[in-house]
Amino acid sequence: MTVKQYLLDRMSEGTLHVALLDPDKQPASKAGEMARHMKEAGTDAIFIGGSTGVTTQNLSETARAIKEASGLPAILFPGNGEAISADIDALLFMSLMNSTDLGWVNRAQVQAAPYIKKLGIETIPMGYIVVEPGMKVGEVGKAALVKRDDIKGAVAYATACEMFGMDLAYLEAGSGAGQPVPPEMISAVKKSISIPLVVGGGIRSPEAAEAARKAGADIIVTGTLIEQCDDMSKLRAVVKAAKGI
Ligand code: 1GP
Repeated sequence: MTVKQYLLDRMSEGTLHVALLDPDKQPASKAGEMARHMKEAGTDAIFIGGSTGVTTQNLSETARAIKEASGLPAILFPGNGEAISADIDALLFMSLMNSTDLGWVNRAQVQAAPYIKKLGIETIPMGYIVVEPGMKVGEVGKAALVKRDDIKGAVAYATACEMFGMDLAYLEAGSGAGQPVPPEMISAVKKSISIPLVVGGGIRSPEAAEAARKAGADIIVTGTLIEQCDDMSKLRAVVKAAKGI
């Protein structure tokens, strides 16, 4: 089964939780252990990504460790087109829709495409929309940030993702954001598109995860929380709130 089908099957039963692990932040064995704990908490898949320091080597080692320790799909959430490995299960082939720099919109993707094809990696096309505050990814990706109250703008971007034939649209407030994407924005976008909606950035509490789920997120991504918190009961509470279980 493809990773896309795995995600769709699970989404038909409710919102998914995805844990984001940065391969530059810990040794691969530790990432494997974290993935195993997250699997036990109910997490559905692992995104591997980071803004800096991702190499083919740490990506490969981390993907292998995650798969071995947890059995969860290891999906590359690329920060650039440079680190790619055949050890990942799938790759989010994404365009930063509101970047002002063509490099992030499609040039890096064009450069990487022949190599990805050669490796035979599953690609999941995704439109990535960065909302205020945007944090590091907004800055590095030179995003013309969608303002927190610009619901029409967010809807327009997500609708374009659907019309481009992308499989997923991702509303991103930025890793470590003080406030996640507003629930009103999630709900308006969800009502306007028929492709699954991914939401992430600044979700660190069961309340925030629940608000994103109730607003209509199909996949909720948390990164910072997992890096910073080793209290399994708190992690479990966030995963449960994200999934509504
Ligand atoms: C980043 O949306 C993700 O792409 C995760 O954000 O680190 O704030 O959970 P956090």
